[in-house]
Amino acid sequence: MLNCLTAKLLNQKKLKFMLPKKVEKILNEQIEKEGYSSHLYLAMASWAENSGFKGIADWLYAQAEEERFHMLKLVHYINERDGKTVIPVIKLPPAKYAGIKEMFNQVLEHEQYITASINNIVGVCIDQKDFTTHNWIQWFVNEQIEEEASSREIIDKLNLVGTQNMYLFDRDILGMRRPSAVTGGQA
Ligand code: OFO
Repeated sequence: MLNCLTAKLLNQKKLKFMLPKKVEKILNEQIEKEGYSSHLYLAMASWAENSGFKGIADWLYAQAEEERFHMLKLVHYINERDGKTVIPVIKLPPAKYAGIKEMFNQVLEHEQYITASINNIVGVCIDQKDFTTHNWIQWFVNEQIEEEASSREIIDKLNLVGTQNMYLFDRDILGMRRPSAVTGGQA
């Protein structure tokens, strides 16, 4: 009788802390978006490398790794909360870019899109009273402040150098990377 009661209480406790289905769904959608971010920056890196911009390519390769880290963070979290992770098909990113500045404008636009998506997750957590995920997702909220700021910083620098000094810009861009959450150091 006591065992039966304990099992019932444990079950109730488990149900209480389970990941709400709507939160699980939106986190799975975010896995796809972070996966696409990684593919997008990988495609940009490859294009930059082929176009002779080794420094810019290295910045983007490192960024692609960071995005993969974001994707994995979501995968592990869903699993830790006893949810179901869906590993998605990732759509094809563009292979060509009009120029370096145009490409970094696209990076900023993409990061703004990701920020809106993270904010949307915060909203769903509040609706669903999932305060555990609400607390956990704050890491991404803060990360997006930095991601947008670093894209803006690069665009500002590109506006300063114009199109003439790309050699120096390509040499210096890695110095603009903040310490990486993936490697623990620069880039
Ligand atoms: Fe660029 O922060 Fe994740 O997507």
